[in-house]
Amino acid sequence: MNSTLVILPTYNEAGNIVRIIGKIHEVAPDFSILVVDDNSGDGTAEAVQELMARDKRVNMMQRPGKLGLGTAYLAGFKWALQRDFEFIFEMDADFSHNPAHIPGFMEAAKDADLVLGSRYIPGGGVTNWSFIRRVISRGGSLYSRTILRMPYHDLTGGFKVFRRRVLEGIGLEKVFSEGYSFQIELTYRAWKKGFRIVETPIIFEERQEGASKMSRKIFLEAVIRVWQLRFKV
Ligand SMILES: Nc1nc2c(ncn2[C@@H]2O[C@H](COP(=O)(O)OP(=O)(O)OP(=O)(O)O)[C@@H](O)[C@H]2O)c(=O)[nH]1
Ligand SMILES: [Mg+2]
Repeated sequence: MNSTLVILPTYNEAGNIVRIIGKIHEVAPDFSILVVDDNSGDGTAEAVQELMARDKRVNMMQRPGKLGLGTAYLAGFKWALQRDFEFIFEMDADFSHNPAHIPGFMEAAKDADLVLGSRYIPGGGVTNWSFIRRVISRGGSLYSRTILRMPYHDLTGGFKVFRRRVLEGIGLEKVFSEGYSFQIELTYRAWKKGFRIVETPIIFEERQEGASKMSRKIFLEAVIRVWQLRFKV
């Protein structure tokens, strides 16, 4: 069993979704794709449907409304575990996560159970971010790293690959976070269970197409959730 699934959650990514899938298949022709679409109003699902008709590697789960990124991933993980996948990627559909990094993840995954795409190790970085957004992101990772005592540099990123056994072993039904803390929580649960975690450098690119959904609420949730994780998990 050696197959790989890339989960792409979408909410209004009609301008990106077909192109990003094409780019993934350029570097990894044998990867399967699962789009988890939350009833985007902009034709995202229709575009994926059209692609599915001629490309059997592409799959889609459609949910009735915007239910959040965390639950989109949880639904995608469940779908993956019901099938024969050994590696499961989380990836944004907005080109912030460059498919060119995929080979680096697969190389790192040879000796790891979870590979984190990291902006804050040598070779990693961000482009086109305002000073304030850099501070929030870096500060968020530093904050969680300190409170949770995990030795990783980028804990809020959403470009990562899990081995199947991690998703089977961490107790997905117990996950309580949404937003940014969702990423922190999955990594923390994996780390607590003793899974091998490594970071691979990524250059995170600001989205080119479509609107940002970053909000104060998501940020504040993360600040509180980190303490809950420390004392409850
Ligand atoms: N299914 C689903 N996907 C979502 C939801 N919210 C965001 N997404 C998708 O998740 C990925 C990451 O969301 P983004 O909106 O890019 O969040 P971000 O990277 O923090 O912010 P920006 O890039 O600045 O917009 C994108 O592919 C979105 O389309 C949601 O509620 N449901
Ligand atoms: Mg984004």
